[in-house]
Parts: sequence; structure tokens; C-alpha cells
Amino acid sequence: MKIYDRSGFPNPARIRIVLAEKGLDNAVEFVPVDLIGAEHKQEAFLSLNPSGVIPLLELDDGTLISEATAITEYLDNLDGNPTLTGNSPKEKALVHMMQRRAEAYVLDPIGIYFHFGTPGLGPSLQAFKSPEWAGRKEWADRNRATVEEGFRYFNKILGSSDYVAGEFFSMADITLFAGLAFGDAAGVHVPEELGNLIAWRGRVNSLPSVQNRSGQAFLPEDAKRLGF
Ligand SMILES: N[C@@H](CCC(=O)N[C@@H](CS)C(=O)NCC(=O)O)C(=O)O
Repeated sequence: MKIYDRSGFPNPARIRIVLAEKGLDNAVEFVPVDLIGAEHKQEAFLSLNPSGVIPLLELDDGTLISEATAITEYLDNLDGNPTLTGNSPKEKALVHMMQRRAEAYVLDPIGIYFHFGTPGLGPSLQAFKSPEWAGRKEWADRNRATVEEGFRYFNKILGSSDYVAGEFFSMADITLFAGLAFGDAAGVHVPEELGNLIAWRGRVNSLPSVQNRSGQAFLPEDAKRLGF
């Protein structure tokens, strides 16, 4: 298997955590994609993934799977013992629902804020992601407000369960964790008063799969270069 990704970025890091959780670190070859140079917006990459984003999984038979959730489902089911996407029908439904909320309330809008409200990954990519237009700042601010509301929502959820979709670590936690890391890189931090969310983040951060995601940290080199 090959995974097209970029060291240190939040969505690829979701898959690094999954690989570590499932003991599959050595089963994949990583193919680096130059996001800052907009390699993923060129025809060669778009022919593999028309969405123009990473991560992208390529199986040995040539099958291409994009979307972190779809890749996670595939990897989680390979050993016949899905631990991250739910085992029973009820667990599967709850993980799916909460992971989608983590994307919709936090990870996706933080991505929009990052690209529309900050210099993003620099001029080469901004030309594709966020061309100049009058409503740009307002769109960024609206998405930032969605993220801040999302933080409060998950703080409430985590007041009555240890993890986002119940009492076990799942794909929903991975999505939210990536969202918080992306938020930090974009300057949207979890407020101190959201104690449940902060405590949960500490618990997730200490998991071996998160500590040891193939030596990757979130946004380190590129974030520094861009001055975050
Ligand atoms: N919904 C996608 C989101 C993937 C995504 O946005 N990846 C980022 C990297 S963290 C990316 O490729 N950004 C570059 C761009 O949007 O041009 C998924 O779950 O895989």
C-alpha cells in the first residue's frame, strides 16, 4: 500500500494515528506531496484524486481511496477486528455520527478559516484555495465562530463520556484531535474554561499511537516557516 501525504499536516496525521493503532506502520510506503508548491492541484495528482487533497491511499491492485474516514474504515477492517470505527451496529452509527460532527463543527471550518483568514500555506496554494474576493474575511470569521461553538459542544459531550463517541477511543476522537491541532496552527485555541475538552485532549495526547505516529508532529516544520 502507498499513502500520499505530507509529514506534519492534520488530515494525513489522522491516518498516521490509525496506522499506529492498527500496527500497520510498516505495511505502507509514504509518498510525500508538496502542498506548499500546490503539487496536489496539478493534473498528475488530480488524476489520482480529483478532490486535490491528501491523504490518499493506493492499494497494491491500484485502487485509490481518498477521504480520511474511508481510509480509516479500510485499515480498521483489514484484521477483521474494527476498533476505531465501531464493532456493533450501534457503535458504528455513533462513531460515524460523532466523527462527522467533529469534521463539520471543528476540522472543516478550521481549514476554511486557515485558508481564508490567514496567509494559509503561502501564495502558490492561495491562488487555488482562496483567491481575493470581497466576502473573504466575513467567510473566515463565520467559520471561526463555528469552530468556537464546536469547541463548546464537544466540551459538553466530554463532560459525560471519556471519549467523543462513548467510552472507547475512536475515529471521532482522531478527527477532533486533528481539528484542535489545526486550530492551534491557525491561532484558534481551546479556551481555558473548557476543562473537559482540555482534559480529553491530554488523555488522547498520551496514547502511544498519538505519541508515536511514525515520528510525525502536527504542522511543525511548515508552521514554523510560515510564522505561526
Ligand atoms: N475531507 C478530506 C480533507 C483532506 C484535506 O483537506 N487535506 C489537506 C491536508 S491537511 C489538504 O490536502 N489540503 C490542501 C488543499 O486543500 O489544497 C479528508 O478527510 O481526507
